[in-house]
Amino acid sequence: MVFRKLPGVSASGMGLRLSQKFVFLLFLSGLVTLCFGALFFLPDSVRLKRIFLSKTENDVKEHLKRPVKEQEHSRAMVSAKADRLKSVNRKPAVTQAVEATEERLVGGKAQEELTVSRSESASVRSVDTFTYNKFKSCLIKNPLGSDSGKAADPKTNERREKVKEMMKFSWDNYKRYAWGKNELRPLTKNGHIGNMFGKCGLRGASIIDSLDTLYIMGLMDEYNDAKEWVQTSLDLNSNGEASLFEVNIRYVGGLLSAYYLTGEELFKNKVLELGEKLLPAFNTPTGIPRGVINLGSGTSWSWGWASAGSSILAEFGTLHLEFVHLTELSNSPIYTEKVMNIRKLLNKIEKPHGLYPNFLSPVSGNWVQHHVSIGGLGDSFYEYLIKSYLMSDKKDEDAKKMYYGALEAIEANLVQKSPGGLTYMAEWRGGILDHKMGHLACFSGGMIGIGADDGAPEKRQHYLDLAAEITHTCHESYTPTKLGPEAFRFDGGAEATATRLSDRYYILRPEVIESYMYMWRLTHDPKYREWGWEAVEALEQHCKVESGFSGIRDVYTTMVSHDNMQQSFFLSETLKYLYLLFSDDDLLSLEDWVFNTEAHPLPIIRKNCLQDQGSPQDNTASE
Ligand code: DMJ
Repeated sequence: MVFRKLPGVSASGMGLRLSQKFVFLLFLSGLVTLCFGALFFLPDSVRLKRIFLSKTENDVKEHLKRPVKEQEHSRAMVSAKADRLKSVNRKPAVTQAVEATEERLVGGKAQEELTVSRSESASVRSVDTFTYNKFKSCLIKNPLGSDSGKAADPKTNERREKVKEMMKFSWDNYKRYAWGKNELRPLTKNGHIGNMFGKCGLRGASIIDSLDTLYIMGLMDEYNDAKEWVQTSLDLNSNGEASLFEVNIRYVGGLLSAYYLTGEELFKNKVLELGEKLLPAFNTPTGIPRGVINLGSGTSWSWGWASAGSSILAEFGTLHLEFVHLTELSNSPIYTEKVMNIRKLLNKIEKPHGLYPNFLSPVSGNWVQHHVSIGGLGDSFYEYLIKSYLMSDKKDEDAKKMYYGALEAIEANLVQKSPGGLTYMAEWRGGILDHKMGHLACFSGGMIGIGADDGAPEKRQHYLDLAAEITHTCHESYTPTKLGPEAFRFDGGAEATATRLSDRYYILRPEVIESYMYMWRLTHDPKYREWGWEAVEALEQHCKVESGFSGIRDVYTTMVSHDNMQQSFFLSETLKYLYLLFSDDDLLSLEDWVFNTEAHPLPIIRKNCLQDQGSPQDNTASE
């Protein structure tokens, strides 16, 4: 049989002309696209969607698989959010387009690889819903101690009363002149809003930051006013832009502590509502959150000043404690997943000399610059490693390993001894040391102190000594007003002295006093209480003005010039650490509590006890 050659059909291949082949291919590719696209519309193609959809969408779905009550709340949130998304988008369109392209180029793969797997996340899910009474029964001590932590000797007790009086004075003036604003301007007697907590967003930072301090000091009328403000006026539905870090440490931390101390459901409801609003900041290719978030629209972006759109180590590394507690209270694993994902990435990437640089790209997941600092930009990342370990009832081995690894690298590369014999932490810029220490870095005395006991046995005494030496150096920087500069140097003959005019200010920061408090609890060396008292007197002498406390512009002159700002961390941290320094150790015992970086106490999570179904026998805490 002879096949006849059809007109228009070539003799090559299947006998199709080039143009026909092209049409056929076009048809075929159309068909493939159609089938692929259908996957996204078919009902319940969950497995396939999990493969093809980005992690973010999966997260939202998982998140919504929660108890009905929570889902109702979520639905309201989602629809409110959708409405707001339509109307609000404050981010410049160009930035968004560039970022969207960057993210597509890098792809969702990075995040898929780095995100905690479902089986891992199952292990972070609470067995049952959080119950406050059960939590209380798992504490070793009464949070307020016996006799509210009142010290036995009259002199210490007098000093404690003085600190309480300072708190009342700061609070009363804030209430009188700045109620509902973020901070008090004590000279001009008005309120300050600032943009750290939201340009047109969150308010009342001093109120949230003060709740726990007022409560532990027994200033109950003031605490009740603060609580009432949270009830009636804390508006979480604003469209303001805010620092994820600041909102987390002050508002999330403050509300969590208030809840754990008082058991008031109001605080729990508020903090869970706020926590949910922070989640969109993590929607980046790596899951590393960006620094700024619009709480209304959920849009997030990096700080304009941060190197090449990067995220800051001390910001994305200072979420762990609060987010683990959000999971604890909400019974939703999503918060823990978000912070575990950050940790996973940090573990995976290479670290120069074992150090963690301060800037990381949330798009590529790579370091952007090799600047390492235990002060600003780096500080509380290290703090949260050791505190994560302690807060997990010493179960979080990963955090422990990271902390001691980082500390070893810090000792090998950053810790220095000055010609005058002072131990300090220099900053590291790509291998070159900058012999400067910031006031912020002075928290590290306390940090190294609380971590000393869990280090390798042969290192424990060494860590305690190092903690004491750093604290001593920071005390040395407090002169002659007995208040310390923002940064001090150890070069050109300087010994813990600010050599630049621009470093001479003191803004009521707590870090040095924070280290005194921890070192007192760890050693009971009376010098720490004496140093704390020096600070109280200096605050009274130089920072107290008619209507509150103010920072000063130059710690080297007793003819002080005030900066007209009563920072909210003065009420939350500086005064709280002073009060604890002059109290018995059982007030917010370190056996039960870790302090977040804004000094808000968060309880150690004793899983064994919390999940124990039996009724508690030995309820020392609630006595
Ligand atoms: C506080 O808000 C926190 O301690 C933060 O970690 C660093 N800076 C201020 C106080 O100085």
